[in-house]
Amino acid sequence: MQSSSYFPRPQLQDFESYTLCIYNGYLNLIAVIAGGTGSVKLIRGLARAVKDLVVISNVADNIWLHGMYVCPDLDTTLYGLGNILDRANGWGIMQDSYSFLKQLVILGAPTWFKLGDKDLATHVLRTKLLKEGKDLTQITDFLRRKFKVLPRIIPVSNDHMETRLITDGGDLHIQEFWVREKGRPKIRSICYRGCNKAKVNPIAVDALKKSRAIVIAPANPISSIGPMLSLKEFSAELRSMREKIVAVSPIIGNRVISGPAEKYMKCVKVQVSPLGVAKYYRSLLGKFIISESDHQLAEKISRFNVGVHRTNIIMKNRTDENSLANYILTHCLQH
Ligand code: FO1
Repeated sequence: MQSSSYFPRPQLQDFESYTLCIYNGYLNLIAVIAGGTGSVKLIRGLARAVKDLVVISNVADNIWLHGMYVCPDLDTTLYGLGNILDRANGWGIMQDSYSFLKQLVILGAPTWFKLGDKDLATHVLRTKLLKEGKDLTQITDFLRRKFKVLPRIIPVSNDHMETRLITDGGDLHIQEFWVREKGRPKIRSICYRGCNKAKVNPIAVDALKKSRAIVIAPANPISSIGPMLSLKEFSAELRSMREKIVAVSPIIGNRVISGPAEKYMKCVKVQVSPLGVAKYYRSLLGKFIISESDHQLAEKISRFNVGVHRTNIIMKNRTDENSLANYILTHCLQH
């Protein structure tokens, strides 16, 4: 057993130090509400620009596999900020090997979810700690320290909840739908199973309250941000602080920057455009950043009582990540 001092329960006062830090003369804690692959680039840019960053992460793509608890969005943020993310895939650890997976093939076990050997260590350890009674916040914080990541990464809930897709191929976990079935079955509806019972992480709410700005990353609105908003206390908090919330559009024109958002948005009848995303977030949005090329939507979006900003939102490299982060810090923070 690890000693309890090895696993300090993250305390609300852990955030007090944030208020000592200053950016451009202002007290500063920036909170990012994030999914996985689509969010990590902006998170990296922000982490280079500010000392006081906290990431509040989706947990509804978490899945039990081979007896292990796998948390893709938490891990993508951990690996991204720890500079070990496999950037080509957008998930997993760079230069990983797949001996475990090859052995599973020999044993006839399912291998549709590609767990690398190094990545496996994270899931083995997380599961062991869960079984010892640690919660997801403590475990994520432990891993964060091990990966030498500075920004706090906070699961939006310590409880299990999952995005389910009801399809003509059955009722599927989001990973089963997207990875195993390659997004092929026709989706009838989407639900966030467990969201009524799941408790919002009080440390996440506290971080929201203490933040100078809250950035909704350019993540999948339905499968990454939507599950968090389905937690009533979390979305109510956000609605009460909309003037400090800025979201980055995950869509340019009618095209999703990355991932399966289009299918999910069509299913829940959200228009696949920055306008559709702004409408979906309208109750909690203060500012919205869209691509320069979508300038013709600015006026319509501003009718939602939202300040519209236009800049380059495609992040192909470190310079793009830094530019978007600096744009947000320069143009979208309240003074
Ligand atoms: N995505 C895939 O498309 N195929 C995979 O085999 C796969 C494995 C995987 C392993 C660990 C991990 O943390 C993420 C992984 N992902 C994989 C990504 C994941 O399915 C999604 O991108 C996120 O859940 C989206 O939120």
